[in-house]
Formats: sequence, structure tokens, C-alpha cells
Amino acid sequence: LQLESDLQRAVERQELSVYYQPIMALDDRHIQGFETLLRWHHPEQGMIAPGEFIPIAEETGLIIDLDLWVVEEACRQLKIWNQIFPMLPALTVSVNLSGQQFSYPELISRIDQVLDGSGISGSQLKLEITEGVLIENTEVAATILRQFQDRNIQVCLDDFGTGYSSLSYLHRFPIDSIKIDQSFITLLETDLEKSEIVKAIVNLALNLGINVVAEGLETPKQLAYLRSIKCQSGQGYLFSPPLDLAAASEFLYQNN
Ligand code: G
Ligand code: G
Ligand code: MN
Ligand code: NA
Repeated sequence: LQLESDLQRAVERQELSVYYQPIMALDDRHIQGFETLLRWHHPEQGMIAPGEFIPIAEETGLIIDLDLWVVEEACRQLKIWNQIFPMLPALTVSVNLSGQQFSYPELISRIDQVLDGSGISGSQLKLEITEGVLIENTEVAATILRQFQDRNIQVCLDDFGTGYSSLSYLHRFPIDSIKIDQSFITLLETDLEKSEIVKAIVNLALNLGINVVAEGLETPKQLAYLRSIKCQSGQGYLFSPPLDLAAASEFLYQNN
């Protein structure tokens, strides 16, 4: 497959870039961090969305190095931002981790290498996982999440609400935050039942000391509702789309 071999060479040809989408505190709109999102500028096909190439990367196993390259880029960038914006000491970067990483024996040592190499403390790194990982690899996942916890690396459960969403995971595993899937946030204004579900999720998470991020936040009305139920964080076009590196740095200048 052409796209597959192209992807293999994409990193060395510098066709991949990391975009950064701001994650904001809903009460005072200060920036808490960014989620990294990969973009591929294909020489012939133009911009290819991750929805298209992440599955290829997963089928070929390339995803292992790809995710870790993003962790490395993110930490390198954080180091620079820490120096430019010392008033933002708690700024975090959230990186998506494919479920395949949980079958990769070198995961922790590779992450340790990146942290050591960049001098970034684990507490500024967040890893976004999906609950599928916890269902399919319960034992291994528990061990790996504990190793993250030992390093103060935070763990965010992504796409929350779309799968089994067994609430028992929230106290069985060391999870710092959940990201409510945008399909719930989109319906907040029109679907009362969905609103009640979001409210119940936020309440439960609050009681467990887990931070909630609303994803795909687009309208002031959604923001008002989320604030009224004490949801702490949000990410979406209301605040900013995913930004390239220059625009993300500019966003920090404007928002600190
Ligand atoms: O940015 P966009 O909405 O197109 O991203 C689509 C999906 O691709 C998201 O669900 C996101 O989790 C996934 N994705 C984006 N970047 C990465 C990455 O670096 N690693 C992994 N594993 N998934 C990513
Ligand atoms: O990792 P995850 O699947 O959660 O990736 C989030 C995806 O949602 C990214 O592809 C990002 O581009 C997209 N996204 C971010 N903010 C918004 C938004 O406000 N509305 C919509 N429709 N999509 C968004
Ligand atoms: Mn994500
Ligand atoms: Na998500």
C-alpha cells in the first residue's frame, strides 16, 4: 500500500506535525494545557486527517514510534514554554496513546528516556487512553497505570461515554481525569436526557476527585450549562481549534 510506505517515511521527511488544542478552565478561562493532535502534510495528497492514517499506523505497528515521537515533541516544546512562560508552571500536554502501547514492553522505559532527556517532570505530561485498554488488558493496564502514577504522569480517560463507560474503572484504576465525548456536549442544548447523563458523570467524577474535560465545546450555551454543573475544564472551537506550534505559542502569549 502506497500510503503505508509513505507513512513509514513521513517522520524522517518531516511531513508530520504536532498540533496543539488548548484545554481551558471553565470558571476563569485560564489555559490549563494542550492536547496534541497529529497532522500529516502529504506531498501529493495534501493534509491527511488522523482518522485516515492512525488506523494505518495501528495496522502496521508504526503507531508505537509515532505516539512516542509525539510525546518527545510535546516534552521538547513544554521545556521551551516553561522557560518563556514561567508563570504557567502547571501547564500540561496531553498525548493520545494507542491501546497497542499496552502490549509494548518498552513503553515505560521509552517514556522515562523522553522525560529524562527533556528534563520535564512527569506531572506536566498527561496520557489519554480509551477504556477499551482497561477492558482488554485489565492486569497489564493496572500495572502500567501504576507506573505512570509513580512518575506523577497523569492519565485521562478519552471519549468517555461512548463505550461501556463502566464507572467502576474510575476507582479501580488511577485515573486523574475523564474527557466527556463531544457527542454528549453537542446535544447539551437539545437533549435533556443527555444533559442529565453529563450532569451525573460530572457529579460522580467530582466526588471521586477526578477532573472532567468537556470535549467539542462550541457554544456559550454549552459553556453556561457545564459551568452550572461544576464541570472544570473544556476543549473545543469555542476556545480554539487545534493550532500549529506558532499559533499555540501565540495563544499562550495572549492567555497568560
Ligand atoms: O484531530 P482529529 O479530530 O482529526 O483527531 C482524530 C482522532 O485521531 C482523535 O480521536 C485522536 O485521538 C486521534 N489522534 C490524533 N493524534 C494522535 C496521536 O498522536 N496518537 C494517537 N494514537 N491518536 C491520535
Ligand atoms: O482524541 P480525540 O478523539 O478526542 O480528538 C478530538 C478531536 O475532536 C480532534 O480531531 C479535534 O480536531 C476535534 N475537535 C476539537 N474541538 C472540536 C469542536 O469544538 N468541535 C468539533 N466538531 N470537533 C472538535
Ligand atoms: Mn484525545
Ligand atoms: Na475524545
